[in-house]
Amino acid sequence: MYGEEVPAYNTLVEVSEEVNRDFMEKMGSEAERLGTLGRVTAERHGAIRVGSATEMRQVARLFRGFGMHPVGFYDLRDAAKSSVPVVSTAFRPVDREELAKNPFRVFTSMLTTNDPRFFSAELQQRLEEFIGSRNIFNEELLELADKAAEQRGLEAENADRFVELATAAFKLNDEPIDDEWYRMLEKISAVAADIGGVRYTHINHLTPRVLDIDALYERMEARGITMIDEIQGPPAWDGPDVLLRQTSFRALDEERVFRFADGTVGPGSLRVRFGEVEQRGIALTPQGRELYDEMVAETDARLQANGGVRTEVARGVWQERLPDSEEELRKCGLAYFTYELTTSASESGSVQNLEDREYSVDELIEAGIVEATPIVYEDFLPRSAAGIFQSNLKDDGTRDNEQEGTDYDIRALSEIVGEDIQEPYFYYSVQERESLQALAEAIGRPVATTAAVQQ
Ligand code: OOG
Ligand code: NI
Repeated sequence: MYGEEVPAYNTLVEVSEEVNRDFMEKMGSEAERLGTLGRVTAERHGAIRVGSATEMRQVARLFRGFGMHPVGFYDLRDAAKSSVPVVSTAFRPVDREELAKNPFRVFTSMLTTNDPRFFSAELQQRLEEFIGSRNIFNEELLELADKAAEQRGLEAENADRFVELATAAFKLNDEPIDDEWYRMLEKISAVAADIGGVRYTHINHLTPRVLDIDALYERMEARGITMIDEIQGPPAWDGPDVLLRQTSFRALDEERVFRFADGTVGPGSLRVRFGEVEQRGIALTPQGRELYDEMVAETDARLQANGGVRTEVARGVWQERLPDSEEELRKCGLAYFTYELTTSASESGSVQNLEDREYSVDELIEAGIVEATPIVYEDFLPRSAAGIFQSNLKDDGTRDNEQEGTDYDIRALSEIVGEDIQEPYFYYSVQERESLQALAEAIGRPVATTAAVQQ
């Protein structure tokens, strides 16, 4: 459906697949360290935007029906320089097996109509009335979602119906857009117009994952598709990839039907949807994330003082401050890993010879009994998200910083969503801890907890 709506998306998927195949050929099995080709090729994240607490809660019900739960709180109002009046979370499967079956996340933003920095009291009321009168997620869809969540699945017929209705809820619709209303909102924020200027929601972008985002960037440019200036997130460097790198091509003009002030109906254009790709790296612990944030701030400071190209300055900072091997990241407790017996240890039964005492994973790794596998970051970065939003807006919009912004936090958004939003760290830490427990059972000796799990 999305490929039909935005044909450039098909090109992006095609190029992504080429890049992944070539990377496999170049790197061999090492290429799959952070995800098998099968999974990476299937993997996507989508972005949608809704207008109210009611719609946010309905979306959460819909995704719960697919085994997807809210993870992370992102406040893009402050992360962006331009006017981006939304708060967000991401819905995704949360355990490893489910993610392997359904590697799909949806970054979901809710318009903050009650934030006076963006909307006057009068406009807030008009917006809330407009959004309150639309009905994007119908009862049949939501009831099927509840049933799917309760029963952890649906019978074939209902499952098909559920997918059909869920897809339809995100399909572009050709109802004429009120030109005056849309353009008025657009002046404040293109994002506000995209959400509150139309009577439906739609998929803003659908993002494939690649194993080599630098190669992807070059290939897209070579095909004549203009990409945003820089890859967001960590720079390319010789050490391990951490967190998330993203880039996008600019939003394209799309034709829509408008109803103009003089009552006539006809074509007009708007520009809201773009194409994005991502490359995923290792999940960082709170301590690792703190270091990441410090490196980003250090990069900013150096750019301020001396100028230069962001990605190059960042590479310098990375080289100075971030350990340049997976092993060092692990030992310093900066990133999450799972621990498993090596094949040779499980085949030779050498664990029988271990002494009767507690072992650390470092000892076991040194003895060749255990190997560590990095846990891939499954979430998002607020600063990159803001960068992606921003680089695709025609202008900055307006905001009145004299006004006090409305408070939102992970608790407030959890209330709205109707389910506790977890911090991303929680799931990575559980995964590492569970692997340590399984390891202790496999060797029949206690295994000491790791620096990552202790945080
Ligand atoms: C969401 C922007 C955030 C990402 O990849 O960081 C995002 C949006 O444009 O609605 O998708
Ligand atoms: Ni995105």
